[in-house]
Amino acid sequence: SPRRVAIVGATGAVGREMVDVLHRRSFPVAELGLFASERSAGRTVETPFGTKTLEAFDAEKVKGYDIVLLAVSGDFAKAHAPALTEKGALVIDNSSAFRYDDNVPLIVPEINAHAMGDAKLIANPNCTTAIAVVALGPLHKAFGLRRVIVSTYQATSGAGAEGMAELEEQTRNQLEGKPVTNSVFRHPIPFNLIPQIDAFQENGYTKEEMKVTWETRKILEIPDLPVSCTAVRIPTYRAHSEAITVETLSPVTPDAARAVLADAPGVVVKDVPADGIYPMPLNATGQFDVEVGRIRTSLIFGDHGLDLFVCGDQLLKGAALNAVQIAELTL
Ligand code: 11C
Repeated sequence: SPRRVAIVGATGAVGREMVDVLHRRSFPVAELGLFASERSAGRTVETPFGTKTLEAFDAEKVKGYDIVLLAVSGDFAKAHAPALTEKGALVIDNSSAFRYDDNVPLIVPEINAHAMGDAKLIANPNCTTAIAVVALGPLHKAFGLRRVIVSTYQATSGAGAEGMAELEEQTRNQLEGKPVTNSVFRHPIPFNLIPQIDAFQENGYTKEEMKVTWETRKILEIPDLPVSCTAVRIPTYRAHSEAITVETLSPVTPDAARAVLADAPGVVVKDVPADGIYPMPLNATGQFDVEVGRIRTSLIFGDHGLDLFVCGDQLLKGAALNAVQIAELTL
């Protein structure tokens, strides 16, 4: 039956994408409530569901919906998410606030839908992780994962609409010979890359890098899987790319891996290197599927290892699409 859906944080890059994804996936929406800050309340927005008026967040009101999609900060989610489930709403939180809580399922529907149980609060994973695991999950099932190394090339959309705006404005400034400044990113992003996403941890890795380790283990249900990540911000708009090296438990060939991935939901194999066919962020942009290619035998792990390259839309599989797919599990 059609569901009443609330989006909290509806004016951000992810929130706006959630509205579009509900429509693109023909999610049965009985009523759509768009909640934002006091500042935006009262403003109207055009959506595929008609003209909507943004409402100021009101916990009592939001509780009355069937499904609540949270595209808000971790602090906001921590303060409000548990209470929003009180009347039975399914709350899907895009922040990292609850991802490492043993009682909160962390779900990528193609991989671990079974872990949903009857939980009312569900965590939506980090974008880099969600994009990686749609490829890693099927490879793990077929060949067993022993170790994983990830190097990322992350789009500015990971820092929200402001990140994308900073890329655009500062690139224009650079080309026009004007001063290039930065406020979203720690350094200028045009014609640069920044090997830091989020704060450094005691072990020298960043929080973003550790999220890839912690969340991959939880979603794949391999608590001790060694996963090492280097996360880098690059001057693209909205699709994340990742070079991934896996060591497997069973022998694996690129052909066998391609066959497994060709059958995997949420994945499209783009792997004809001689014709210039491989994953690229511009092609992955706007697309639901994660592109996987450059699949080859690892020169380090030999017949027990692969190198591959993946690209996925950070705002879609990395955020809004995955959240809506979680909601679809309840239909
Ligand atoms: C980025 N991956 O690209 C981050 C954004 O864990 O939900 C998403 C942070 C998260 O900046």
